[in-house]
Amino acid sequence: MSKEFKRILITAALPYANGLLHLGHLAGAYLPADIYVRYQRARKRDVLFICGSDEHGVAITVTAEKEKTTPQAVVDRYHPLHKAAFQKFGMSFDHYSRTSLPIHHATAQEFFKQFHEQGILKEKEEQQLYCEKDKMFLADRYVEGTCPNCSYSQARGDQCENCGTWLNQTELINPVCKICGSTPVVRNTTHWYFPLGAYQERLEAYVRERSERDGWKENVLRYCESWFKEGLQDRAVTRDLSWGVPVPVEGYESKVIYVWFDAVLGYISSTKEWSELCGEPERWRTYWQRDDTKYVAFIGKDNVVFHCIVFPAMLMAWNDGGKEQYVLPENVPANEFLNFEGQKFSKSRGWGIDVQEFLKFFPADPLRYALALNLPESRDSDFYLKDFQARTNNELADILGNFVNRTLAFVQKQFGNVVPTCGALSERDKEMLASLAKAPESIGSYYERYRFREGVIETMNLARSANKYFNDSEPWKTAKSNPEQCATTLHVCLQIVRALAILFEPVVPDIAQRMWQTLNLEGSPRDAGWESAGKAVLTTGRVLQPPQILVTKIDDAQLEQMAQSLQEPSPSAVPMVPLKPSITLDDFKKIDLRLAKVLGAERVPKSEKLIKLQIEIGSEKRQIVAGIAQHYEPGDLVGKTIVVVANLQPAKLMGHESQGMLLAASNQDGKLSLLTVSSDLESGSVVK
Ligand code: B3M
Ligand code: ZN
Repeated sequence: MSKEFKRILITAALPYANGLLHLGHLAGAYLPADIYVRYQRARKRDVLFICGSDEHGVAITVTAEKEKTTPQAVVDRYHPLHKAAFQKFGMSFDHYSRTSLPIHHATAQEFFKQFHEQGILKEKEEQQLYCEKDKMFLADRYVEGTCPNCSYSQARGDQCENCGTWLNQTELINPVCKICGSTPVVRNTTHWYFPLGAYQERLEAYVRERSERDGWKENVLRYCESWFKEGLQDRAVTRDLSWGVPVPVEGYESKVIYVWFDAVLGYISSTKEWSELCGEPERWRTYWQRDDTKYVAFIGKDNVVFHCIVFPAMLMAWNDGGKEQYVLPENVPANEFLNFEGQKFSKSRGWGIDVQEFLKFFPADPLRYALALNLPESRDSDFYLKDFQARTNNELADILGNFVNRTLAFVQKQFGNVVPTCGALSERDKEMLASLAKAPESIGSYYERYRFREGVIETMNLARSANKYFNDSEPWKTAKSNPEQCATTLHVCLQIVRALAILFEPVVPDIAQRMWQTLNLEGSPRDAGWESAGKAVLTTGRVLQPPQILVTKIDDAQLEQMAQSLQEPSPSAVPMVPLKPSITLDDFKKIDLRLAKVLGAERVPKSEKLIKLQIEIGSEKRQIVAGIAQHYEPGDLVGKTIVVVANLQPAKLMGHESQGMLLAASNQDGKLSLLTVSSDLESGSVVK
């Protein structure tokens, strides 16, 4: 049975600061969390919404290696991008922090130290995969192999992305080093282990109790059951890496805490930072350390084990120590995955749209609405651009937008833009007002049960029945035949516009706010309170604002444009080498770029990479040496017109003089393409 709570703490998974957020992320954890939070705020509950960037772990260091930069530079680049993307999408976090901050390191170390002192952590020597070429232990994502559970071929050292299984890296079949591609060997190393198995019974009871009390989702329970069935194992919670939270135990300074062991504590440290910024440094305890707090953790399915098993076990272990008692998640509503146009989102294949890119083309609200109706709540779902267009045009614009617009336009024309008087109610009016009165409860009860898709469908259904009410009431006829009835119809319609603003606010906050303003109401729909949507409290005689366009339809050309930008993965969709510091025009003008014609080409003997080219720049003949032998056959180059830096000081490459440098583009995967010019401009022409 449900418990009486005084406040709600809501967290959404901390995204890794190592790549751009895509629509799949939004549908997994963030949009549902934001709808829930906005709804709870409208119910006037004491709500705190916490998130931040996860800045540790091999996800970050691998990216740094790929981009030939430091982990710090990676997180410094992506953290602000995440923050901006979330803001543009309308996420209403109370605080968005990051785990590289000292406050987080201190929090994670405090937990680790406490566990160490309580004698919970065990030091063990165990076998780990070691790459002899790179001379390092291959922690987590540094190694890939086939999943022993589902046979997915790209399972990582700590987890299979496909089936969610949390792995010990030595279980991987055919492991491969992600850095050099060679097969690692098995070596012994010492780590600290958290005895997860010792908590199994309590964890099972915890999951059972909470799921009975708050109705956990089927998919989440299934994952938990399968882990319990397998039996929980001791897990290493330290790593041989230099990026992360240093292990606060003497003699272990060269190791760091396993990223998941620190990341979940990021929720706590982010709340601490929030409370410091509020000027009430102890306030975070109200949310984390009072048992009348309801804590709800929104995540994607691949994070279930960490939030339903690892994090609760850590909090139990802490609470056993007898210090301040933390609340455990009351619910962990995890979504499955969202696919894009029938395929998995994939950063490496450049498939999917990043949030910022999408929001360059379209506003956030239509995206929020279309995603909400496609949430992968119980199984993987698909996002199609055509569907996005249809939802926007046929539902947001033609149902919601149309109802609001026809109501306001009519009131402007017939009633001087003033809320008309409500006369005697007909059966139809009464019916309409009755379904209005029921709406906040019925929509809210879906949200309370984390069934966001159905809640949103129900909300749009109210707009649908409002349109029908307008049609059936035929106010354009009663304007002449029965003015009192006409006024009543429009009075009721305006009450519905107000209600829809409140009820739609969690999903499409910007549209809702504009509806609110058109009614000339103060503040935001949320201030009015969720329940008030069921009441006809808009006063007769209130002067309205002129109607405005609420939802702009999306035409095929716009969609096409967007689809095209997808096909040529935009530079921002693919991780790219960081940009260099900016230069002045004068700096640039120092470089003399010219067209050159290739007269001859041959491989440099004993070199795998170099080709020696004879080129012509106007009347001048030169020799240049370029590292393109792995990409071009010498014979293919002859006759091409290329671009060279003509005023570069000559250099010797493997004993061959190079009098200039040709221009070529290359990507992260090492693919290369020469810059060639297809026009018949003569060699020596200036490139600028
Ligand atoms: N950063 C994994 C992810 O982005 C991880 C979540 C942490 S939640 C504490 O999917
Ligand atoms: Zn698997």
